[in-house]
Amino acid sequence: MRFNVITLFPDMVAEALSYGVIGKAIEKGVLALNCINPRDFAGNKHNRVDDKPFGGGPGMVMMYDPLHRVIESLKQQADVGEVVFLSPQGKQLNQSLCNELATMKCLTLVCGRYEGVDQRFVDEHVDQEISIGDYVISGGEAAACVVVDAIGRQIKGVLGDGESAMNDSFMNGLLGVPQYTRSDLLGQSGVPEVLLSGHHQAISAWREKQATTLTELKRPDLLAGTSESK
Ligand code: 4HQ
Repeated sequence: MRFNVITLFPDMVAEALSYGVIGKAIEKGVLALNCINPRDFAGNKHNRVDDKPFGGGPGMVMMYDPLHRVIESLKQQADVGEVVFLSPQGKQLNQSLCNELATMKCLTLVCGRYEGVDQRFVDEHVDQEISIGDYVISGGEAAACVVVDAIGRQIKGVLGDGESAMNDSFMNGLLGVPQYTRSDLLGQSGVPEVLLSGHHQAISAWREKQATTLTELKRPDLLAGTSESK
């Protein structure tokens, strides 16, 4: 799967996504990450990409022209796919949206800075707006990284055998279960006995029960079926 990320800080996005399973997948070419800086498409003397908002008010707005040229250039050389604008006004990201988006061949993520981007760019080029949650961050980059990570890890070949995405929290609509491993300081004290029993059926049953109990306790909204994450 290919991700285009349109950002004034391409190094920030590339760096953040260069670690762990996502970083490995990009290295291997299982995922493609293409960060494009609208400043390279400014087309004006001082490479300006922002300007004062019409109507006045504080801050700056990302200009239409550089962003428009990035999309046009993507259309010519590579895939554009679905164009996603990261914004608190968008549909809130959840596992089912991630799974849906993971079926696409290509996604183009647009990261805003300042007060936002010229609405005419959004109207003309954006297919959907996605939010990572109801809070304000300073730029769309952190949100784009969340989106690439959460979608990317659903792609075949990104996770190893030992880390199937199907076993993850949320894939069954429930929270993950407590995990325990070796400790020189604690020994085996405090570890639920069943996990040391070697009885795989009993362990599975314990984990299923834990997942349900914990979800009831901590995130009853997930079970109620009223959750946004369903
Ligand atoms: N933004 N989920 C970028 C967000 C946000 C969010 C506010 C988007 C600032 C410049 N993006 N602008 N929440 O808070 O995606």
